[in-house]
Amino acid sequence: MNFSLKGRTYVVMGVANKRSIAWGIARSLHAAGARLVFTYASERFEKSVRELADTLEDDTSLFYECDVTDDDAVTKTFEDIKNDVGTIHGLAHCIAFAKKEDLQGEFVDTSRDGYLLAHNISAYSLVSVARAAAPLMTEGGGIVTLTYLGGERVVKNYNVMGVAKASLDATMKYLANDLGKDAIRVNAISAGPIRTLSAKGVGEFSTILKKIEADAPLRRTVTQEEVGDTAYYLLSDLSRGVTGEIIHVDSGYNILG
Ligand code: NDP
Ligand code: N5H
Repeated sequence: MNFSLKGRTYVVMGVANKRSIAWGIARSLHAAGARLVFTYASERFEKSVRELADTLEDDTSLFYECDVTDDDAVTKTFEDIKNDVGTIHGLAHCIAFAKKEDLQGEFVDTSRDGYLLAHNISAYSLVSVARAAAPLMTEGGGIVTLTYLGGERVVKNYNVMGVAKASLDATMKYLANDLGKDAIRVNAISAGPIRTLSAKGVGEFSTILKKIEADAPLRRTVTQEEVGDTAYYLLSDLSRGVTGEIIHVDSGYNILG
């Protein structure tokens, strides 16, 4: 069995900057020989994604704008990718968003608007992206999404995002069941806290990191690289018998009572 990704193409959605988990995934896939296709929400991040890809050795990456709240944009993005590269072998969905005011205080105060926005971008987007990407995976493939422990348990301040992650986790499993007959596997990585742009401005983030360092079985936080290598495992044939699974890359924190 050959676990190189040479000759394979993977779409990576959600690189904002060098701290993004998506960038950790991109580097792991690239190191294994994959060709990369990047999508970003708006022009605002195009330059930084292109500059990052430029740092990859022998870079042959392609770039597309794709706001996942727009069904036509999602459809067009994957039509364009099909025209430009043909077959793809997998996809990393590293996208989430909630209003700042919904990530503090009490969950009971979440507005209908805020609830729908968080679910639209953070959970439904996996459905629309999987539907558009699946026809390009003519040789089978893998889809990986990023989730967090706050979807399984109540975690202070995670609030509406926890409920959206619970939806994302179930969405991942239903998609795994639908797409399995086409040899497409769908899995999630539950990452421990990592300082990224999304995590910026989050109250008490340093305290959360310190708690992981003190209590997690490995007594340290995890890195983008560690999540990236697990995504490589899930997107390669190494994990060929695995689908509908949530793998925790969190120093073992989730096993604690
Ligand atoms: P980043 O801020 O680096 O990435 C978040 C990405 O979401 C951005 O690239 C942003 O795109 C994208 N995004 C937001 N709205 C849209 C939209 N409408 N259309 C397309 N893309 C959109 O943060 P992370 O790397 O931390 O987040 C990646 C994933 O990892 C998220 O699902 C997050 O919930 C999850 N996660 C993060 C953890 C952490 O501690 N950091 C822990 C566990 C899970 P753009 O930049 O183009 O606006
Ligand atoms: C328990 C916690 C800490 C509290 C909750 C944090 C939730 C973060 C997730 C969402 C995705 C953050 C978010 O939407 C921020 C936006 O309101 C503002 N930021 C932006 O608009 C930036 C510029 C863009 C790039 O961000 C996005 N997302 O588009 C959870 C933490 C311990 C772990 C964590 C941080 C989890 C997670 O899901 O990211």
